[in-house]
Amino acid sequence: MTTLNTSPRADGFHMPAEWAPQTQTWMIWPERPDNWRLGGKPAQAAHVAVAKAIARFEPVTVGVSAAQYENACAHLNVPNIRVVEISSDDAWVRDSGPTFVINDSGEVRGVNWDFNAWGGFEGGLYFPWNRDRQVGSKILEIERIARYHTPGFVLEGGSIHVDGEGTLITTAECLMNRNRNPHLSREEIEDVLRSHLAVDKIIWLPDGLFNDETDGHVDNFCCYVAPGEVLLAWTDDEQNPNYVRCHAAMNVLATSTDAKGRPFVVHKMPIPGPMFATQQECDGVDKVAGSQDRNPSERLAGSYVNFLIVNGGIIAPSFDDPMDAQAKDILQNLFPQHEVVMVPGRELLLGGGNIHCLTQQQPAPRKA
Ligand code: KQY
Repeated sequence: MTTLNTSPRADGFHMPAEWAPQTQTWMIWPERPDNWRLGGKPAQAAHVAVAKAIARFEPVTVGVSAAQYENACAHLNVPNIRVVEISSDDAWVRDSGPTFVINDSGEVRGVNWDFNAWGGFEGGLYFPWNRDRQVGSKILEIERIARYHTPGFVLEGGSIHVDGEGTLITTAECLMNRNRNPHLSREEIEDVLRSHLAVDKIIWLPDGLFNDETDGHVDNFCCYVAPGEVLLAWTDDEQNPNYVRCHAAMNVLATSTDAKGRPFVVHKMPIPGPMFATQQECDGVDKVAGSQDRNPSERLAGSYVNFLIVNGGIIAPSFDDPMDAQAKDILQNLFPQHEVVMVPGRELLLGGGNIHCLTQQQPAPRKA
């Protein structure tokens, strides 16, 4: 398919909000044994539960390696789930996949960002990452969707959230990290976001959640729930390492307006835990030089904010935590038109992320 030399904004395309109608959700089968314990088997079961939860609301396509194709097909052999062979380095399609953009005629295109496994040789999570780098264009080829490419500009989908009305939220911890685009200033990074997502205003939260191995992806910390309204991971406990981060983000949001001049309504979402991997869980992960070490003393960056919006549904992680029921109530109140479905998220968290990081929604072609 065509790679376009223009920009989405110049061509009249913008990134829609996650609640816009969707054609399907993309996922990628988890299997690398130096990230997922026990050869990925517990994570695969958790992944199947997420795929099946989404498939109640809309089609799901799961990309899988040739080696795992037959196994994935056997586990995902249910209506509304399609399995296609896509080689990858890991399962985080939010970050390796394309960002879809749409125009007023309802045409959908894709932005294929550069990818360096969350930091390349300066704190990245594995090497090599060349197959992940190809995931975006493979998805767009399968869907016959034209693409924009940003060679040399690294960005992961989990590091941005938009309202579809001109405002983008991100964290400086990630986008300004010298392991992503050290050759660019903040203004130059903003320029790429403006031209490729057609946003007019960028809200920079200082940091994401403590110990998030993505360098503070916003999708684990703060997300849009409606235009002008965000949900922010929150703690009032001064001993919690997230206390300063949450309050700094609140300060930015409370003193900012969005692209339409609206002040932000900020809803608070309690942070579960503290959660840690057990020694047994860590022992189940293969030890490979250059891959993320797993250690029971490291606090896990668990967050209920890491949920996915699908057509009529909210797919959110639960953690077998006392906060689970409250988190579900908060989401249900914020999304009264959606059914909130919680899926166990601990196995996904042990791999370094959660449901939003493991999914990529594809907006539906539609007239504005
Ligand atoms: O949270 C994400 N968006 C990705 C997490 C990657 C973790 C790799 N171990």
